Amino acid sequence: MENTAPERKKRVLSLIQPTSVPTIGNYFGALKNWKNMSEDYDCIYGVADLHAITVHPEPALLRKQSQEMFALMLAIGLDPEKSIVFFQSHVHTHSELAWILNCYAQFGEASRMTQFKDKSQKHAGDVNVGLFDYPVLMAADILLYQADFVPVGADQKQHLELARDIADRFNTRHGNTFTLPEPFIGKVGAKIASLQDPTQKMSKSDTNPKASVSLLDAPDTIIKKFKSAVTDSEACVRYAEGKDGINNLMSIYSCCTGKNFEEIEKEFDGKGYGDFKLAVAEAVVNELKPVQETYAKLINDKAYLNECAKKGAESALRLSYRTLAKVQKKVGLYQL
Ligand code: ATP
Ligand code: LTN
Repeated sequence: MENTAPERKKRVLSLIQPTSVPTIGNYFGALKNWKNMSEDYDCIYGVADLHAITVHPEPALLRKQSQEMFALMLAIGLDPEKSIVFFQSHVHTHSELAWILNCYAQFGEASRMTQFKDKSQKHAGDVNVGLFDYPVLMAADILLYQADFVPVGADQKQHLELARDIADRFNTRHGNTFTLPEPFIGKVGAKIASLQDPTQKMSKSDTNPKASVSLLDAPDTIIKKFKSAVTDSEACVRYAEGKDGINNLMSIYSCCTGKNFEEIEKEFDGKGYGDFKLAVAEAVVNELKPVQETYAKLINDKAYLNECAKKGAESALRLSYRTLAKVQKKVGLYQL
């Protein structure tokens, strides 16, 4: 007989820390793919507030930024009727699975994480265990939902590999339990660089405001920031090694317009960097305009945001609890 059972759609999951307003790096590296993938997959997207407390943000600020991040996720076009959109801290299964997975993660492998090494240097006076354990909580976020794909920027690839290793180790010991997740890293935009130091990634917690463009920057601020972006002295718009500043601007322009590098080189053939920077800035302004307009409406509607967050948390709990219960049983925790 023909099998008529509908095939389960592949599952996509990703979270973002509410450490500040997201930059265009977060947007092109991750958030835009979240939106695009939400058309074809079952998607689960969250605000990683438990991850954010590893660097001790001021509590009132964390609360405010978490709400803003949630509103922005809806503003970029995530539909809470179609996708699960939630706050990590509202769903207790994340912390519980993280504890169990700690027992399947090795001290050595966690010590090798580049982000841990970077953050330990940045926060040298407070290398807390949460910072060290960060990738294990991230593995729990992913594995709880049996996610197939995880759309992230290139900087998260190492954490994804660790999540796979932990899952594989658990599966080998206890039988097939977790889906092994694959990173989904876009071809362009996976590593947007700082406008002031194009050898470094653009980061939302960068203290130099000229280094990054936030999704909520006003048009004239965006234009000013691009005008002062660091480039080189060649005055030729072409993608080449050693031209980090121009390569970065070309990537941003490509993300906004869908044009490839060859098309961009042709478009700006014979034109100077001034014209090019302005065109990139205008493309970014246009790209962000609808997001900013929707955000302005949503951020004042706390009742709606809370209603969506509550619904998201309930769905996330229902789905993730299935995995947690299976894991608890497999490791031998006493069941009632
Ligand atoms: P922080 O500065 O607080 O460490 P961040 O800007 O690095 O934050 P995260 O919250 O760590 O941002 O990342 C959210 C998502 O954005 C992740 O998928 C990450 O890979 C992606 N991302 C971060 N920075 C960039 C970037 N410069 N280019 C492309 N993707 C990025
Ligand atoms: N560590 C990620 C944020 C994050 C995440 C996740 C991303 C927390 N949990 C699960 C993908 C899947 C970061 O972007 N810094």
